[in-house]
Amino acid sequence: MKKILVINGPNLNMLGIREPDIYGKQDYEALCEYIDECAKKLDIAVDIFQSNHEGDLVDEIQAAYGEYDGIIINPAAYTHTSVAILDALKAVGIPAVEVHLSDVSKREDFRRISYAGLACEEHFIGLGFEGYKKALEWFVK
Ligand code: CA2
Repeated sequence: MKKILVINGPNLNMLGIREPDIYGKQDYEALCEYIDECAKKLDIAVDIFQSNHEGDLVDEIQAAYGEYDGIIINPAAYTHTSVAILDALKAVGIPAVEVHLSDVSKREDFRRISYAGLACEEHFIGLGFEGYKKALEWFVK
């Protein structure tokens, strides 16, 4: 059975509270339940980690070394700023897929840059929760 780690960055734990037009109405717990259900159907063992702290995200990526077959990452705002997360993904060399709920290419200019994305083999952007399902399916193929 494949072991996949899902990593979510800052403020994703606040989903559903504001900006439903951008991020949808469902909360973070619903996202985690959705990911768990999708993983079960695909026969994937999944762990989900969320943090608001860049260093904790780096620590989690490092700890994944030798433990997981793949990483699905939505670094949230750190997507657009964090060379540390990019370097951590490169350092562990675990196949990684980038997910964003919203279509970052159609928002503010600063959201068009993705550092973490440079270390990812596939990207599912602007598909809402479904992006996580597509990312899990990518690891099955
Ligand atoms: O679209 C995505 O998945 C993002 O990674 C979400 C981040 C944003 O900074 C990225 O540019 C794109 C934001 C995470 C959630 O932020 C909230 C804002 C208001 C209310 C609830 C959550």
